[in-house]
Amino acid sequence: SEFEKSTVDPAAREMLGKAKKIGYLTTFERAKAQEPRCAFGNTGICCRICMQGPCRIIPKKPGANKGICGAADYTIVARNTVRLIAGGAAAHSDHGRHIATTVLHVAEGHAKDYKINDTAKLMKVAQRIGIATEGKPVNEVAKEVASAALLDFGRLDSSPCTWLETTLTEGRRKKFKDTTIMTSSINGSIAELLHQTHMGVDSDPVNIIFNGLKVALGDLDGEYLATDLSDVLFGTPTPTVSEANLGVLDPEMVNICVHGHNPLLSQMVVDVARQMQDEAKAVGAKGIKLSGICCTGNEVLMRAGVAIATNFATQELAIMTGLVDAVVVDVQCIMPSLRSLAECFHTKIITTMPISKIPGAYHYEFDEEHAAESAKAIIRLAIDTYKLRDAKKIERPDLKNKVIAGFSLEAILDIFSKINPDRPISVLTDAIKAGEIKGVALFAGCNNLKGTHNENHLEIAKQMAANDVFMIATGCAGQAYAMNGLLTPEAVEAYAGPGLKAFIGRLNAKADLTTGLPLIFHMGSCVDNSRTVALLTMMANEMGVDTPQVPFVASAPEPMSEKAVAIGSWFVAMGIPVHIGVIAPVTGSDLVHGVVTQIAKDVFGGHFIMETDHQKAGEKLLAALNERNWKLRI
Ligand code: BF8
Ligand code: SF4
Repeated sequence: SEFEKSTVDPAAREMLGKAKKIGYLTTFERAKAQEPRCAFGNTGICCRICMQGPCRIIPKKPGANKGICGAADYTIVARNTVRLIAGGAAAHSDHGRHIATTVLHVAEGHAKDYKINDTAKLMKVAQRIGIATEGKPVNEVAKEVASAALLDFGRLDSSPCTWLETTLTEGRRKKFKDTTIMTSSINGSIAELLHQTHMGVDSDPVNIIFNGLKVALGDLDGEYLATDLSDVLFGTPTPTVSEANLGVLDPEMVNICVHGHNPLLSQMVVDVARQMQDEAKAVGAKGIKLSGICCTGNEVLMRAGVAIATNFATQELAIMTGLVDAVVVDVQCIMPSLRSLAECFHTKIITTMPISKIPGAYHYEFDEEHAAESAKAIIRLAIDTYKLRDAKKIERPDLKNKVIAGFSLEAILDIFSKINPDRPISVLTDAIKAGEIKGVALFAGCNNLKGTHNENHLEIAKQMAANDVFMIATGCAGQAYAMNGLLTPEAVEAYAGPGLKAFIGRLNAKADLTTGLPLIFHMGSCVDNSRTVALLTMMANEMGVDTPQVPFVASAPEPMSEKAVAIGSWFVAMGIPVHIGVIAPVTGSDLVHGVVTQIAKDVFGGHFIMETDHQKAGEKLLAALNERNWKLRI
């Protein structure tokens, strides 16, 4: 079709056709309009850190081979790169801080619409971080845990962040202390990095990159506590059946899409909507249909089985159906274009967070003390808007796929424990040792308009499946698989090699799930990469090695955001080969490029693999797994 270079998704292609018909330039068209890209920016050698700039490095031109201040290409590339990590860490951890603050308020008797939902998880986290629980009321434990989490943001002495210190392998703890990247304070490390990369401070690229990794570990800390405390507030996910792709939008229902990242509001919308079905019926709808976009969608899929409408690149196309009455957004990955597009339809865009507004959108500020009221007001606006729907503008792709998701680490271990109750994780590591499966591949991250939407996600995963790799996913990668039917038992039949089929088959026989297990285990949102690293750590401990020896690879097939840079960087520090499906803006410095793709491996055991071609990317990931298996066997 005309749009096959834009997306592999049939529903998205159909909607792109509609966009063309009505003359709306989607993100796919805007991406084309940005070509050709500026070679300086593309390779990372444009510096705008002070107002003398932009300085652009032209290697062969005397005087222009350095910035005005004398900064070399390697300094400029290193500074630009770590500032991406800082942006990502700020976003993830701010989300975590918001959740931690809410847990604290609940424990203190405020924020009455929330409660401590998963006491078992709270106690487990408390014990892990060294808080005594015996004989203490739940609220007291919650208060201490939340306070410990908040301390990780602003600790003034140099002792390590609690979540890092208590979750890493011993080997990683030592490595991070030896390389002085063990973070003491998430916010402090971000501020320090912004200082370090201010004009005229650090020009040593290696020193800059090491401190960038310190901030990346701060990102991990923030993600980890965000996941833990979200589970405490809303429950730890268990396997759930749902559906995904634009066909989930229901012509007969009030359609509300939740979009963004933070479950504080989206989970409340889910809970409150259940009680407001009658109000929707009163305006002639059959009820309220919720669906998710981006990671807040993953949060409510994991915990409440809410359907996935679509993922990052195609967010505009949900509105294009003419069926979405309201898009409720919180923070991150929300295209500002949604608002102007909504103008062509009846859709209302509702922003909810003080730091995330869109000119012209409705702003219903989320108020933690009156969270249910906030959610109710938003849903009422959506119900009112339903009445304005224009039948002539409705066109919905008739495509949705079944989804089996909800695989928190606890849920996965629960399945493993049906086979080996004493050492659940050994079910996975023994299968690797026996050669039944080659290892674990994590698929994470975004869509990137530089490539074909969802193509790398799907093709690399199919290649891994055929080669007997056990797969887990988070973020928009998980949604790509959801949208295209890979989170199903049918996909196991269609794509898994004999070893992987046997492995999942054995789990299935014991798992006690009526639905059967999927080809890829969706572990949640991007902050839930903490769940994936917890799995890695558990595997390392079971195998008696450190994380760099574990046959585990990570891939962001289509990375876009600063958060993806932060996650990729801490996975490298964790000793993991990390594939990224775009060429990062580091190629303007051979030195920095060499550090991130090669030298990092000597220091941490992990490195970046930059490969845009999905076939070659899959081969490189398999080679990395084979190398680790080979080393384990000698
Ligand atoms: O935090 S994968 S496009 S939605 S940044 Fe954004 Fe990327 Fe999607 Fe999730 Ni993660
Ligand atoms: Fe140019 Fe140096 Fe300023 Fe960067 S910091 S913009 S290289 S003068």
